[in-house]
Amino acid sequence: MPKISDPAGLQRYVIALGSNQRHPRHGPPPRVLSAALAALAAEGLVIEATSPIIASAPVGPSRRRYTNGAARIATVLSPPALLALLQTVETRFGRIRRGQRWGARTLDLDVVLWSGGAWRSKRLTVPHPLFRERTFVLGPAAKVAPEWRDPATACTIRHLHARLTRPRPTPR
Ligand code: A4P
Ligand code: MG
Repeated sequence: MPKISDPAGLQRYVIALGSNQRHPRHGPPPRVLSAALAALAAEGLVIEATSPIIASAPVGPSRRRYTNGAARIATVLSPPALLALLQTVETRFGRIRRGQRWGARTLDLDVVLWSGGAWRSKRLTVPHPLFRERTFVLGPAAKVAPEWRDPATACTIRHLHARLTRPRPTPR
């Protein structure tokens, strides 16, 4: 994992992409995610790696299945500047914040990990607070950054994913 003091000021991030609503122009969720990656690249983010897109059962109140993926990106943007850009792109894709947490959405873009380690402010927490418990985040993230370490636990993403998906003995 690169250090924050990269001479070019380059930061790297893993971002998570999710959608469970079709977009009137882009179409169904898998196409929304592809179009979102193209939009992020057009905004100047360097997309270094993308995961396969997966279908996942909804966690939370929404009943529709999700499409999820992850990307590893490089940029000079700081974590809050990246969040602002991600939210601008979400809004451009018709995301309406109705106040319902975890409601259905055309596009959700979250900052999962940052090469600089941890970030905590009123509007942004990195690593994403729930990523360690979510296979729909860890699975794709393990495809783009398997050796990155979670600054809180020092575990690699590959390890966190394996631990979460390991079969557990059924209770008698
Ligand atoms: N925020 C703080 N930290 C971050 C971060 N690391 N990345 C703040 C992005 N945002 C962060 O997010 C609410 C606020 O969190 C933002 O304004 C930002 O300042 P939001 O995207 O507006 O709302 P949300 O997405 O509904 O809330 P939240 O808590 O981010 O939900 P998640 O974690 O995104 O979960 N089931 C499946 N199978 N697949 C999914 O993708 N997604 C969710 C939403 C629920 N169930 C799901 C999926
Ligand atoms: Mg979100």
